[in-house]
Amino acid sequence: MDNELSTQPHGMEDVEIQEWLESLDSVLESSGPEVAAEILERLRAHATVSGIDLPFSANTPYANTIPVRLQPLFPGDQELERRIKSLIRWNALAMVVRANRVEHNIGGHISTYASAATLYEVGFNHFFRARTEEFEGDTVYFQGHASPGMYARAFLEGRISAQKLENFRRELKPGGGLSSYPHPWLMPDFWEFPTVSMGLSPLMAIYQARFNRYLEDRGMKPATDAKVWAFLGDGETDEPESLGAITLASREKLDNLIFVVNCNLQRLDGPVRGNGQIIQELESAFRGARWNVIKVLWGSEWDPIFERDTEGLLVKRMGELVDGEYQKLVVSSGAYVREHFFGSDPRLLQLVEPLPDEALRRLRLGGHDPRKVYAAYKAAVEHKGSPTVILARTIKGYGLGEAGEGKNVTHQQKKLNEDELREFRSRFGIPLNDVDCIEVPFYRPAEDSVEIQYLRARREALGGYVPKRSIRAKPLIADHDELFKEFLEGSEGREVSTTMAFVGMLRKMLKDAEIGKLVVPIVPDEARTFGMESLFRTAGIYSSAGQKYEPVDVNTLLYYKEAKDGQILEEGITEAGSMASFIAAGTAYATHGINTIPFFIYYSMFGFQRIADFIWAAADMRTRGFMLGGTAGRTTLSGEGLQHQDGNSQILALPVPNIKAYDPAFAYEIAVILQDGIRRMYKDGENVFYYITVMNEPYAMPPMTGNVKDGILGGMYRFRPAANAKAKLRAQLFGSGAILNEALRAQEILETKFGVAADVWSVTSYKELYNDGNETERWNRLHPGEKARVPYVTKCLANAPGVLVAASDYLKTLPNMISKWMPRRLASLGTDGFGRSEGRSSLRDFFEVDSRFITLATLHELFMDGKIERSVLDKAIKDLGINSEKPNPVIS
Ligand SMILES: Cc1ncc(C[n+]2csc(CCOP(=O)(O)OP(=O)(O)O)c2C)c(N)n1
Ligand SMILES: [Mg+2]
Repeated sequence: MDNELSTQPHGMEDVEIQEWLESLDSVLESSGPEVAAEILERLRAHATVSGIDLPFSANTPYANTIPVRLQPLFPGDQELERRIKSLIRWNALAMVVRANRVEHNIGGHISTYASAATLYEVGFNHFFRARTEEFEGDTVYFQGHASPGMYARAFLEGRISAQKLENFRRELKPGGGLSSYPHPWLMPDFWEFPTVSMGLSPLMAIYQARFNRYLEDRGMKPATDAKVWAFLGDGETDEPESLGAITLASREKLDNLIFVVNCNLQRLDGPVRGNGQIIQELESAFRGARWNVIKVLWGSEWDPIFERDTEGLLVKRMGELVDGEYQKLVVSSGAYVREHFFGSDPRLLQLVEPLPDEALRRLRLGGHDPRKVYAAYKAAVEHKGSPTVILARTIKGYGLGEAGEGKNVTHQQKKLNEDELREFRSRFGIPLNDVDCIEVPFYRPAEDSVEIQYLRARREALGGYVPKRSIRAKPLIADHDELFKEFLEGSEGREVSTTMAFVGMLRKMLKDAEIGKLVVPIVPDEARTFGMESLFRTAGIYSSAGQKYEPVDVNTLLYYKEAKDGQILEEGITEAGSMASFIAAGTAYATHGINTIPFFIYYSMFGFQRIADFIWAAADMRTRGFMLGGTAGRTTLSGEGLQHQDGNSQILALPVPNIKAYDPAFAYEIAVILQDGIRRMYKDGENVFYYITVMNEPYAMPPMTGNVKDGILGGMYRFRPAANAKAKLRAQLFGSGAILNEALRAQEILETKFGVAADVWSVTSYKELYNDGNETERWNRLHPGEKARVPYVTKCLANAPGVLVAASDYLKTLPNMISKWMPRRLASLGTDGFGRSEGRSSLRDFFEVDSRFITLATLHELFMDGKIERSVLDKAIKDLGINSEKPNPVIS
């Protein structure tokens, strides 16, 4: 345990300590806390130079940070607010209990909200400001498992019907229901932020707060005092993402950010830190990261006891207990508390002598006392210069009594027996008689009741209801034909990579009259890899502090320019943080009414593979924007090897329903995809976002010929037909990304060496083809009486003779998944297996995706169809220099 007051100094009389304490008190009284702090600081420095080894501690004692004398008056009607809170508690419990009565094991959580009710209600009644015409409003990340409380409040507010409450967790019932947790995808007018995959929302909230500042610093919205509130569980802080970006928040001086950690000391299975103190641990982590930490541990009932304790014994005792013991105290009788907590010292016992056992049992914790919580929130919103974290002690399952209060099983508690229901009803004064109560009806007082009137008045004063999601950005107007035109024309023989081509487009977009300002380039310390350094100077790297130093490369053209109004978010090495910025920028159309267009470019292997859950959250949030997987392709990225070479991401993009995934080969394909994407997302308001893989292999970019735009967007088009369509031996080759060039080379080899005439197709998106095939199949199944529809792949290949061979830089399953809509058998080449540090051509040989293997696969298919002799195959293997006994790349 890390508590300065818990260790007894050797050989020092209590009276000496007392004298020191008293003199500090007198300084405090005569000169105030700043002078007192200065003296302590000087004493500490003096002690250090005198050779005293002071142990480092970022902790303060196990006591409230805000002393009673600095506690503001509570501005609300406390009794009325308690009644409203009780009704919300009841309805939150009722929706879970009722849902589980109707459908066994449908789930839901009672105990999380039960512990957090006061933390939320003080916020709703006094702090959370809604979005209005004049004010952007506060942003609140609600703890996912506390959702029943938010629904129950919205029910009292008249925003959610009883029928919807009835269908909690049964969204498919007639009339609709309520999603288990906050999901903007499912409730787009209500929830803004998905928080239930634990650990994501703290990190997203930090970057949201930073993005708000970015918009202000770039003059895109007025500076306001709007806050970002994030409510987390104490168990949730074990997720590495939770604390993973807290130094960014303090470095950026995000005093618009407030974390509230509901410290009920429990998670799902048991105590968060049975043998330690989670609050002290979090305090030191946040203080160490230079956050403003406010501990709200003890309720008002404790104040007079503290006052009587002139020797600091109580605080010392509080610092001694581990959380496991605290949890036990919560579920124990007053007599037990007296014996085991106060009983450690006769002087402590004396402090509570006048209090009966019942009063001891009812000593509230800080997180259940609105006055303490209000004081903390007020201090947090008024604090300047750093983010604030409030560590509020609560009891998990507060008010559930025997049904689970403070018990290890409480997280899973979904059912209450009749006695338990009656007890809960009585404890919170719900006006239901013994018989009605066991039916657990929803209860809403009349519209003109004082409770509803008060609740409405409070929300009115704060601008309206929260949470509420709305889209306020105006659609873009231009069609951007001019902007993208030049990229349809090819590179005139100049060898460029698709990454370079994309960066060229980005550069041009940044200068565009309509979208230039809206573009938000995001990069996790990889800009030079992608050739983006020229943007450093032209667009500037965002830095809230400007640039306090002369950059070492100031004399070069492409120097590292940081600026307060810089446009690029150079996030450093954090794909998670960059993704959080992407989400903030990609949802600004709703959160801020601004159509920012994020372009997040990163090392493709460290995207879906590493931060897939953030991508899932982005999808849920209806994020718009472009993710660009750079250095993509298992064999196209040479040298880097197993950890870097990405043959996975096009597969991992499949499960995300609203992401469009493209693997383009040429600059014009990218231009077509970007232009269409901007139209769909920012003009037509579609809830999709984009994943585009770009490569670093340079080659000449051809101009766009023919009417291929729809094909590019739809997933495939014939790029280069066979020269001799009348040939006897025919084939169709499908290539994607940089591997398309291998297919084109194979086309030549097949034609010149083997007399096979092959058409070459650019498959820009297997995902599009897969979705189209499935959707067509589904429609046909559901409409057997109507003319059957034909999948796009099938249509494309209707008049495409010969054998079918596909090659990509990704797993073979990618082409395989659409093969059932092809007219004939498909041979698939791909890069299943671990990468190697090697050059491009060796890699393509190793993974068997180069022009030679495409040629061989084509010949083999022809052989299987009985179109050529086996001897042709033997000769091909020899002539192409293929080693038939080479190791299998999939398992070697
Ligand atoms: C990433 C992730 N892992 C696991 C879970 C399952 N889970 C849901 S709630 C919970 C315990 C929550 O404990 P805590 O954060 O302390 O919140 P409390 O309910 O105590 O307020 C767990 C493990 C989850 N939702 N997300
Ligand atoms: Mg907890």
